Amino acid sequence: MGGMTATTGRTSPAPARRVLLAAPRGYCAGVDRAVIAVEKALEQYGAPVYVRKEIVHNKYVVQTLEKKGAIFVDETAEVPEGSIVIFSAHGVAPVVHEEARERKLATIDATCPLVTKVHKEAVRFAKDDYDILLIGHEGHEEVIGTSGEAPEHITLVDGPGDVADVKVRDESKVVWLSQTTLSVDETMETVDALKQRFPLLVSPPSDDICYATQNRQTAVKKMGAEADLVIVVGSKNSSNSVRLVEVALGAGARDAHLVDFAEEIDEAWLEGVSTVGVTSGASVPDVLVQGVLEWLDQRGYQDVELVTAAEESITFSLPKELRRDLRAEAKAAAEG
Ligand code: 10D
Ligand code: SF4
Repeated sequence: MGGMTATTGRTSPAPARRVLLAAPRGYCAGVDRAVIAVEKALEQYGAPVYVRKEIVHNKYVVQTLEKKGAIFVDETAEVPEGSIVIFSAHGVAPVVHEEARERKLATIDATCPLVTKVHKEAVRFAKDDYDILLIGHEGHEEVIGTSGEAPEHITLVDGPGDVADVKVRDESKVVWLSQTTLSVDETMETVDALKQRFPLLVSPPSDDICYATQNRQTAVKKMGAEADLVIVVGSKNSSNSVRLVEVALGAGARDAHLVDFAEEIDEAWLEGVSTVGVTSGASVPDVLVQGVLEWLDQRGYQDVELVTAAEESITFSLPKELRRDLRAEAKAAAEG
């Protein structure tokens, strides 16, 4: 690297090495709330506390909560009767609430309020007898949960390739909704294709792709063109994190990779790389990004520049079941 040039033998300066660090990145308000909900539930009720599915799609978060006494299960049927179960931030279908009631489970619903908003839209349009075209990734928990609100009214559209096959009952009563963590640009392509087929297609009352997904994509776009390599910290099953890799490449980054931990970075990726972009998905604690920055620092990438796309200040209050119990305990303690 750097040093001598072959033709003149002159010493040339090593190429500048720098890091562009995206802001915002990492935890969104819905993830922060869901992770704190599990931690508070463990404090309040004691271990074990059951969590249906990964509370958020991040390996490190899940491992850390497991160490504190959380037990992650795939279905409520695996939770012993009478126990406490927390529903993940991605949301659940109404049938899952019913199953939990039947098994006499105490539930804490950590569904992000912005996912709940999409559920409510689905319920409302189904009530008005619309066909709902839900843009999202097949098999993703959020899509399963939202579809479960009105299965007979919802058709999944997994990208522009699905549009030609979509069937509706009445072309004048069709609305599109979406998963919260999609690529903004790809979703617009899908919507454009749907509008070609169904000119009267109604749009959601407000953006379904949430502020956090949008801001993280805007930031990575801003750095993409300048970056030789973009490292996205996030887990493979994290939709919004995977999207950041695609958006980085789409914005002109020469190379982009998703890693859970700094140790997964391949030294070979740095070959000829002067500018490294770093960001992380909405389910990623910043300690993992700090690990990546340290790893890069040890290899000469010490100059870190922030690339800011937006300021975020949104927060959500804890799930209501938990707030109720925390309040009751505080009251009991005050009364002595
Ligand atoms: O896969 P994903 O992007 O939907 O989920 P992740 O847990 O990585 O990030 C938080 C997003 C949620 C809970 C969906 F709104
Ligand atoms: Fe909520 Fe958006 Fe975070 Fe999902 S990514 S948990 S919708 S704020």
